[in-house]
Amino acid sequence: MNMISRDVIAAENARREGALKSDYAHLGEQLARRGIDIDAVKRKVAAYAVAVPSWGVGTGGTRFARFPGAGEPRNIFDKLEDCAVIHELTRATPTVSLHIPWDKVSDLGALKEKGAALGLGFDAMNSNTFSDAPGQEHSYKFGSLSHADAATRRQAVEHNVECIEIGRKLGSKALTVWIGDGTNFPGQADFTRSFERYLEAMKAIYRHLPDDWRIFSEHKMFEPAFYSTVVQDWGTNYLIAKELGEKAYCLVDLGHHAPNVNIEMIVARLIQFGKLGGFHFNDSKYGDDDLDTGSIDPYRLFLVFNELVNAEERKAEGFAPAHMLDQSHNVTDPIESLMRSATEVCRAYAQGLIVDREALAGYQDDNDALMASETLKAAFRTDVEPILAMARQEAGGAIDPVAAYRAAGYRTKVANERPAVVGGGGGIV
Ligand SMILES: [Mn+2]
Repeated sequence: MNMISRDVIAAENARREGALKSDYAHLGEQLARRGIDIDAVKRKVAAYAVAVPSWGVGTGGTRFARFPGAGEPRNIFDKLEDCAVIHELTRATPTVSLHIPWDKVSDLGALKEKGAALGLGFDAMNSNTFSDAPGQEHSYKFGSLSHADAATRRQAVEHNVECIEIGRKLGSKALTVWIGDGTNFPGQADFTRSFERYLEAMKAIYRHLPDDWRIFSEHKMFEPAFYSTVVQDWGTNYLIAKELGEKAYCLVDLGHHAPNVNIEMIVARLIQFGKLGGFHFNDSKYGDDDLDTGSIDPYRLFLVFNELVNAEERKAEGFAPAHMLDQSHNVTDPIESLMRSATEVCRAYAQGLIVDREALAGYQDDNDALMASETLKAAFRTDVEPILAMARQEAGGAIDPVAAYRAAGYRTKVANERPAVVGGGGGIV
């Protein structure tokens, strides 16, 4: 089942094929002079995959307002179709990450079938105890897994267990837990007791985790709480993973750090101690986690991937991070943003692959700071687009995904089929 006509992709590619062949050959010559086999890099890029979040295909919002776009997905089945568009054109996003209860359906079999028909699998399950579901007994206004009230904590644990059960039926192998728990005022909660309650609740969830599953905890320094969060940074996140056990790992969301924090170094540390679970890719300028991956600081994204490739090549023990996009789209077509972001992570990966690691290690040992940094820059400055485009085309995708998407008129088509959504007030994720 194709969401985008193969003919449109073929026609769009035909217009760009000649230039791509010539650019690829030229880049191949350049890389060969540096001792790099371009086809080997292309094969690795082709095998790379990043998951798309189901909630990402809808327009996001800020605390002020949400301005829905045309053809907004109405439910998880619409969302899967939009996700399939992204994969058909980029060939880099074969899985979707669900959010419960937003994506809850009565017929899980139908959901699984729909995914299979579209060629999509299901990535990590995401629980939601940061907002109240209609009709739930206890409110999460003052927290969930760390709530002072035992019944509220129990309800939050049960919700996570339900997410595991749904995920099992869909073929997922991981649960991501992010909580909105925190405080707005000094003294509002006791740091130690809150964290004790959180750990106790997480241990209860962990006991329900199947043996072949992993559980990811995600840290975030602020929002929705502005004074303190219960899982505020990677140090706390690491403590959680250590306390819970070998199936527990830390998830790094690039946007959940203070400005200028050395995220690539955090990544290196978590890899070294076997606790890097994966990523939520996005970008930010001042705070938050909503901008398109690589749109603000592509060098930082590259430096993160430099650590990942380093770990991959030295076969670091237990290294198998899950990659997912997690961003909110307010002024772009979400499908276009997600396609571009998937391409940006592929680009950072390709650039990481062409770092001359032997030379780098030599410069490091010789204390040649200038040439060490130049070695990374040489990879980052290389325009690897021909590698990405060739990998996409050979896999049946588009040389230029956004151009092919626009040529296919998908947004206009779904805008006619799906009723317009009325703009809403504040409320963000
Ligand atoms: Mn995230």
